[in-house]
Amino acid sequence: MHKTTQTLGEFIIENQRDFEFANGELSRLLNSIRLAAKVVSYEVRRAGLVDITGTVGATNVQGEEQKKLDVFANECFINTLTNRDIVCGIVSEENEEPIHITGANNRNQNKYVVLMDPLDGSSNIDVNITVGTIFGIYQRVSPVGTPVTMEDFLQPGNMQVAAGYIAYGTSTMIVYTTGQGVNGFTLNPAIGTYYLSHPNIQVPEMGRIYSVNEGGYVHFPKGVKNYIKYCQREEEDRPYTSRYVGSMVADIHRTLLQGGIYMYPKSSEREAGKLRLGYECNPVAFLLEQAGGRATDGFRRIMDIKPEHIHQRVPFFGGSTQMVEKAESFIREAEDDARKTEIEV
Ligand code: AHM
Ligand code: MG
Repeated sequence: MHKTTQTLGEFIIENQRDFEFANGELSRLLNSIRLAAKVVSYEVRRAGLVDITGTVGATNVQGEEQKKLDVFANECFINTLTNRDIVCGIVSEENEEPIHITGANNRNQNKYVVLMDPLDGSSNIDVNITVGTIFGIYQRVSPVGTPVTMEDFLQPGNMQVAAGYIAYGTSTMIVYTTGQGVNGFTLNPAIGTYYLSHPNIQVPEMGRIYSVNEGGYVHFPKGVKNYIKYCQREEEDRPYTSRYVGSMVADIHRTLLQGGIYMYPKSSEREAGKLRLGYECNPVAFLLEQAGGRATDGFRRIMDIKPEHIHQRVPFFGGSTQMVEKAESFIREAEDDARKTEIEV
C-alpha cells in the first residue's frame, strides 16, 4: 500500500529491488531525469514572464543570448544525463544524429541508452498550453567497454526497461513505468519535491473520448474515416466526446486517467503519420500497456516494430483496449474491402 505522502525519491529507492538489473544505476538515471524536469519546469513556468521563447541566437535586454525552450530543454536533459556516467548514448528529437557518450576515462562503461523528445508540442508554449518531455530507456545490446552502436538505438520498444513523460500542465507531473505498473508524481513547486499522487494508474478498458486532429479527415485512410463516423453516430453510448490538445503528452495523460482513444493516423499527405516511433510512440505504448491499455499502428503492436531509423515515424492508435480494438477492426475491414475490389477488377 502506497503512502500518499511518499516522494518520488523514496519511491525510486523502495522499488529499486523490482528492477531486473538492480544495481542502483537505473535509479540514478531516473533521478537525473527527475532533476532535469524540475529545471525545465521552472523555465516553462517563466515562459510568459520573460521573453525566453524568442528566436535562437537573439539577445534579450540583459544582453544574454536567448534560447527557445525546446533548445533549452534539450541541453538541460543532455547535460544532466551525460554528467552521471550511466548513459552511453542519447537520441533526441532535437538532434539529427545520436549522441555518443564515452563516460569516465573514455572507457565506455555506461550501460543505458535514452531516447527522448525533450519538449514535445513546443508550439503550444506560446499559447500557454501543456507541453511535455517523453523518454524511453534501454540497456545497450553492444558489449560494455566498446563504443555505443546504432543497434543500441534501434531496439524495438519491447526492450524498454523504463519509460515515461513529464507533463508541464496546470501542475508538473512525472508519470513513468519500469514494467511494474504506472505511477504518477506531482511536483510541489514551493519545495521542489514530487509526491506520489497517482499510484498504479489503470486506463479504463472502455472510454467515451476520441482524440484526433480532424482537420486532416479528408486525407485519412477509409478505415479511420469510418471509425470517426462510428464515434460520432447516435447509437448505444455514442456519440463520443471529442478532445484534442495537440500536445501528445496532454492527450495521453487524459487518456490514461479517463480512458478514450488517441489517434495519429497515416494520411495521403504523411504516409507514416507524424509521430516518432523511438521517443514518442514507444514510451507512450509502454505506459499504456502497463496501465492495461493498448497501442498499435492499426495492425501491429507498436512495441514490436523493429525501428529502421532513429527518427522514424509511425501511425499511432492508443488508449482504452476496447476502443483501440474497435478502431483496428474498422481499419482492417476497409483494407480487406479495398483488396477484394482490386481482385475483382
Ligand atoms: P512536435 O514533436 O513537432 O512537437 O510534434 C508532435 C506533436 C504531438 O505532441 C501532437 O500530438 C502532434 O504533434 C500534433 O500534431 P498536429 O498539429 O498535426 O495535430
Ligand atoms: Mg515531438
